[in-house]
Amino acid sequence: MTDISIAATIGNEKYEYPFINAAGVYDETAAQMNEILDSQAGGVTTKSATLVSRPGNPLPRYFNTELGSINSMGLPNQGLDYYLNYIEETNTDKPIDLSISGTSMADNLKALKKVQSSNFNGLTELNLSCPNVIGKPQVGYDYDAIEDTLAAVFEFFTKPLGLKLPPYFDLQQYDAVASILNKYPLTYINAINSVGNGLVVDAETESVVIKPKGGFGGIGGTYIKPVALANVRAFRQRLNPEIKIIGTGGVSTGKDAFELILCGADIVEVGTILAKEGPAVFERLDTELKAIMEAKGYQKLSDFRGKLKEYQE
Ligand code: RRO
Repeated sequence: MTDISIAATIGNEKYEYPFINAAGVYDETAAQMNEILDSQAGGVTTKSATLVSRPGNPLPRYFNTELGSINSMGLPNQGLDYYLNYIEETNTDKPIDLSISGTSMADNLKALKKVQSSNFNGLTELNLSCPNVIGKPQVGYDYDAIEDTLAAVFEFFTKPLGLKLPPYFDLQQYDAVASILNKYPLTYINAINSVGNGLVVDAETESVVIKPKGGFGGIGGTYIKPVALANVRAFRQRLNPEIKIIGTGGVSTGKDAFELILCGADIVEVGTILAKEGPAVFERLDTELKAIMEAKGYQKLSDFRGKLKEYQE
């Protein structure tokens, strides 16, 4: 297994291992991000940051089920300066990706201006898909808002930028979104965020399981893997080849990651399974992915990335 490489690149960032945390999981504090960096993760993503820190929605706001999770965190975070300082002060060879999620377009632009004038030159991920800020729809479902945001951002932003997208469910949606994204010098997209506004019901207590928004929240985990596979595949078929793809959604094994990479993912993020198992999960995923590659005779991820076949008779 020694000559198998699972390294991957996005922009100028090199990931020795292709797994990192999905923004929002195990990454609100410096201590958590350090634990991820100390594990066999390829790098770390910060919690989506707003200009000013936020406490988030009332508790309980996260719940694990057998097949996944539901969350309505409501963007709790320490504020953009905290994450920029963390990146500046952290000595690591691994990439640290900065996630930004303003609650308005004006805030997103202010945050990105701050990033533009900072020393940070890694990947910035603009989250257009938070489903849980009360009263704020997901920008990623509004094509005009995506276009307006990108037009305004690329007036001044010259650093590597990615977009965190919500899941789409109709082929026409992929056509519409890809045709907008292809007009801009994006470094990558990240597909998908949680499947927004699902509902988990506890039959015993006959109630919902999280407090905010009457129990509605973003669904993650095994439930959403086919949606993630479809989004990665559909965007890989439509986006300019220079725009890389981070595949996120329902990965809990090396086999799940193998499938996402077959669909076109460059690297893979894990959310629910990281919340369940902690950062030790990264070593397991690396090992499982390498074992699959060894069994199939693959030596690097590009041997099979994006090579999903049509139905075989
Ligand atoms: O904080 C959250 O509630 C949250 C965010 Br910003 C997001 O992008 N996706 C999600 O499932 N939860």
